[in-house]
Amino acid sequence: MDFLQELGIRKKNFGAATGIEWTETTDQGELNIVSPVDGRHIASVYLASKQDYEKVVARAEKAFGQWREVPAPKRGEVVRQFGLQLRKYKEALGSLVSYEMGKSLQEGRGEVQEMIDICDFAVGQSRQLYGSTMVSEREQHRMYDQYHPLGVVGIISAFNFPVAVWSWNAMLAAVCGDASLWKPSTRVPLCAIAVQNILAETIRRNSLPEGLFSLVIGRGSQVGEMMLNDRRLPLISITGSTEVGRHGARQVAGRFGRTILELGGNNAIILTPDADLKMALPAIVFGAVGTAGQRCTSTRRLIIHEAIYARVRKALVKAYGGLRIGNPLDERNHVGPLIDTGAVEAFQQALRRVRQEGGRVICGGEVLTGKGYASGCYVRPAVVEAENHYAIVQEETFAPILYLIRYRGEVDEAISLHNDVVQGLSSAIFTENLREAEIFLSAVGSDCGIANVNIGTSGAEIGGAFGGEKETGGGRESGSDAWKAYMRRQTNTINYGRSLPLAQGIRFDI
Ligand code: UN1
Repeated sequence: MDFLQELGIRKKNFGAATGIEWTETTDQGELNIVSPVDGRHIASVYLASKQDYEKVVARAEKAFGQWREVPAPKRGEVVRQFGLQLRKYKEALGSLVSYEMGKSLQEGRGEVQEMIDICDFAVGQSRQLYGSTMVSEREQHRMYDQYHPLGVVGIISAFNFPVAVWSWNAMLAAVCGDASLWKPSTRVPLCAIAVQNILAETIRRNSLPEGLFSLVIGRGSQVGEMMLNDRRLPLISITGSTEVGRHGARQVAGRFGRTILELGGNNAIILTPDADLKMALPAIVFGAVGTAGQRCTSTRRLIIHEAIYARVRKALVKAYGGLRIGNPLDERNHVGPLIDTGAVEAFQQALRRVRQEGGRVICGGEVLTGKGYASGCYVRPAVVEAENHYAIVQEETFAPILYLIRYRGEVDEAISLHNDVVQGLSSAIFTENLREAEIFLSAVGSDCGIANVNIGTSGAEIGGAFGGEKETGGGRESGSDAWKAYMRRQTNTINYGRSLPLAQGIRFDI
């Protein structure tokens, strides 16, 4: 495990940092991090205290005060250097992501690549924090809007993307002139510590203020709650379950703070009779079993036209039969473990429930035991025949379960099944038929934040805005104009004349 050393992970680690400096609290309890890969203890982390949190936020506020005055392209230069550092540590960090979280090494590397990509994107963005120029209705007036830095951004991230989601937020926040404070999932804190260590080199080289990029590892019920209720954090970005987001959104709204919510998905692929099945098959299988079904973009439902249903079902059973499940650091394996045994229990529970509701598990569903599976976190991905209205199908189970759902008529029938869930993150259609594809993308088509044609539901590029509608929370992160959420907008009107005409033609003579 050379990568642990390379990334500065010790046997025992502290739980809060303001950049280069770490707090040294040891009396708040300790997280023992066990790898889902082999059940071995990797390292431990001391939880941060309330005082640590206070210290970190105070520093972050101070750092923001300085950073907001640094010209944005210079802020971009710092992000550029961090992107270079990430390239250097890609292999090590990708391996740690894989070992601590359990996703395949390919996907671990892919996650670090997402970080590198967002750095590059943010560097470009740093010269493009554009506002608009409007025409004034009054003579000798000029009107425009501009974007100013917002403050200290709180980032609450989930276990399934232990590093990339932080970077989408933190790198945009940085070029926008904000400081950021990260609370990672307590299931994968070592990845966050590694990122902090990589950052430290860039911070040192550029003599950046402590507090610009901070980390606090603590329980949601403590640190998470403090962040939600802290007026010094004008924006909280939350990635997690709908329940976590619902609570967080309420708390933050109560103090008129802003949130970016990136919550559950119940993503589907529609297969019409005109689908190119050769292309669809790998997209479906990768979408359903990649990251062991623990992406918020994972493919959970497959809505198949009855004319091709039997063929698709057969091809899937065959493809699932060939899946290699095992140590994700071994590149020959397709599927690694679930995050912990609780997730395995949720997987089994969902399969029990779908059976009770009348569904049929047609392959997979077993918990694997024996050599190489000692952690108890490995399962065989399941394919299940079900109906869209089943209560369990309506829920997001964070595990590799793919529900096959049949439709009979035109594409509209498939779309209405597709949209008939409470979540709205990612969606896809496979068809060679232009009309079907365009209907799917039209105003009466998919109701999701992401809608793809002849591409699966997961694996979005960072250049697009990432997020979804309905109970997915409505937030957008990453590319396109998502940066605007990290800034405050100001409309400016300037009168360069010698009189004071009022808007709307109002006369007020004194
Ligand atoms: C997530 O699961 O929280 O689109 C993020 C994807 C990845 C990001 C997923 N680029 O699957």
